[in-house]
Amino acid sequence: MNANPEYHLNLEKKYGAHDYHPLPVVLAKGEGVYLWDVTGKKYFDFLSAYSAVNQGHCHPKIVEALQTQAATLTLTSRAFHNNRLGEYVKFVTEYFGFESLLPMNTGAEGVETAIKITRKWGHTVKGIPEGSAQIVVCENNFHGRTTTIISFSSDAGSKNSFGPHTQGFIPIPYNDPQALEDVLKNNPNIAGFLVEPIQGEAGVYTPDENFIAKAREICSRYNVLLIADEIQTGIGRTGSLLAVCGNCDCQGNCERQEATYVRPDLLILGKALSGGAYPVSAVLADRAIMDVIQPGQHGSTFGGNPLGTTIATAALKVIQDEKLTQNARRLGELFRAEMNKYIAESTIVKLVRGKGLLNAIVINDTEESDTAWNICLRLRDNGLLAKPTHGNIIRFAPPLVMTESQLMECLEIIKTTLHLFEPVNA
Ligand code: IF1
Repeated sequence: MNANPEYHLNLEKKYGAHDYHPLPVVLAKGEGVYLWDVTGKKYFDFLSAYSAVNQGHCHPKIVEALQTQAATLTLTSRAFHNNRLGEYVKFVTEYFGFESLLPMNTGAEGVETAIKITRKWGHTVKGIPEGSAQIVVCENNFHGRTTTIISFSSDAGSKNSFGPHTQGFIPIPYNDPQALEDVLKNNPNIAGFLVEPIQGEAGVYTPDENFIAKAREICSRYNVLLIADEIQTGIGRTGSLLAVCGNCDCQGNCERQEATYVRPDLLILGKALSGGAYPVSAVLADRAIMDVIQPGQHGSTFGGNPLGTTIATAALKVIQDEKLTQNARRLGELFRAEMNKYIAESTIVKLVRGKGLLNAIVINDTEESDTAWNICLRLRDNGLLAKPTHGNIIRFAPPLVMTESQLMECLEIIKTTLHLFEPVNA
């Protein structure tokens, strides 16, 4: 292995598409909450591959499931049955409390699948005239990169010049139930409302406590499907099994009758569904909705393959066995409490927000500034990897296997680094 970071950066620059602007660090190894770069320098991971490695890097149980299944059977396609899919869909539907699951691979494919199910349900069950079904979405959403999904993005860079765009999406402000009701009230052709329970890319924008519950009530009243994109927020990240669980402490075992649980009609999962070991996504729904899809109408070569389903089963068991949901909740509260102590004395940090271990700090500078980027470079030098979202927001999302003492060590690194950017020191 070449231990010179420049070597790897140059190869990517010369031969790769320039579709990303990564933090300059070249990683070679991961274990639990730690990453190592090609020079051997060790870091705390505070991104978790955008919440895909909630279970920590190279979790031994997930690696073992992967290795064993990889040597047994990896792919059959859905032209034939395989002996892993049946047990997988039983396990995952019981885990999340739905009647059925449609397996896909990436998050964007999960979102596309949910859009197709919603449109077909709208036309064939709700009775919307063919080709007229519309879906309400939120401003500043992030649901993926496909042509249809970017059609309803508010981000110019993601969207512009990639048209013609897909029709049939109506944007409303996030965290605004009244805006949702106003649209639904006046438009009988709405089939669904697609929403992130916390907006990740928007800067871990956390809505009012009852936003999703209100959206649920409004959707039910107007016979509109509530579609929860929990690709980033799901699987323990926000201190509950799903962000729509509110403050439910079920660990995936409850009867889902807690007052705070909001049940979406369609639940989209990805990322940590596989512990980051392999791309696995899924859409869950009850029969009355899922069964609008009949043989030949949707699918994927890799979706539901024996390798992916085996890995995802192991990854979900780790969440339960290690009580990672509860750990995320406890450490999240500690993280925000400690950050708030720092913020009370700080000029450079305006606020901390988030839920569980999905958090962000807002830097006292403009969205166009490079302050957040410069802080992340210093954090890297000091042994902690985080990534800005916008020029003035830094996302903090470590693997959920972190211990309290590791978190305290990380808070020291973060505070020491931020201190360098306070006006008195700058
Ligand atoms: C990138 C953000 C995170 C997602 C939600 C669907 C998808 C994502 C809520 C699509 C993906 C990613 C993709 C990654 C950056 C990242 C991200 F900053 F852009 F917003 F996580 F915060 N729904 N999110 O967050 O899933 O098809 O990628 O598997 O570089 O695009 P995918």
